[in-house]
Amino acid sequence: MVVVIPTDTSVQSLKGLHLYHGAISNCSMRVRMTLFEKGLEWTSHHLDLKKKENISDAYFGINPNGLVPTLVHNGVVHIESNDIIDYLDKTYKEPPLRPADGEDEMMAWLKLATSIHVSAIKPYVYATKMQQKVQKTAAEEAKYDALQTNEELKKFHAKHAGGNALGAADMARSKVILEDCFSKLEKALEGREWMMGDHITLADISWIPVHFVLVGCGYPFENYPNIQRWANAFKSRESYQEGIIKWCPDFSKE
Ligand SMILES: N[C@@H](CCC(=O)N[C@@H](CS)C(=O)NCC(=O)O)C(=O)O
Repeated sequence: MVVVIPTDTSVQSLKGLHLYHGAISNCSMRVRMTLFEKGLEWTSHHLDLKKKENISDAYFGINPNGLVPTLVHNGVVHIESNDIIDYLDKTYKEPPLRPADGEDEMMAWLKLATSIHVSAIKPYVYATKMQQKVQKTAAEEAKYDALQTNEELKKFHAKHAGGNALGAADMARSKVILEDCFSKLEKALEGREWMMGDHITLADISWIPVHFVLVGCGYPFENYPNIQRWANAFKSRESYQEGIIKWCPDFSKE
């Protein structure tokens, strides 16, 4: 559980579940899906990442990294999407989104998704399309630098700031990491409907948004038949439609 004390204390008086999220954000998608799977009511605070609505004093006052998603639950601020979905599943037990057996394996999948976000997912998505869409003006760059204190994020965003661009080397590094993860996922899905067996769990909900967004960036999944079968199975699932498609029908068009 990653709880932060916001400098914008006004959010501490919010009642119920409030999600600060982005339509096109894969990290937000996993939280929206979990809220839907649990049948929970929540209040939406949408931030348009292409308009850089996350880069504001107001939002950095809630999430110190300026990233979506942020969940505010009865005034307590939770960040980090994989921790948020774990928190929701532990707080709202029904229906359970963890396996009866295999807790460590499931949590390892969540940790893996978190750990490759800045090293592989973000570079792949920015290099293939997003860096053109979120070009900052000089004033916006100065604002971002003043607000952002997370060095890893500063370093990442400097790669596409002021005329810089992520390129072939970033893509090559991302591909190595992603190939490793998807080979592992392909193996895990052998003879299994879902990543942990017969039931959908947080592991599936954590990884399907990554798959969805990477498909929109042209990532080649042709050599992963189990992953393709698994991803197709989501299409008839309401949480996928409500958590992903309703907000972002086709990432390739973003
Ligand atoms: N580890 C964080 C990553 C969150 C993250 O990077 N969110 C992206 C969208 S998926 C974002 O807010 N991007 C805007 C930016 O980097 O300024 C989490 O899982 O919540």
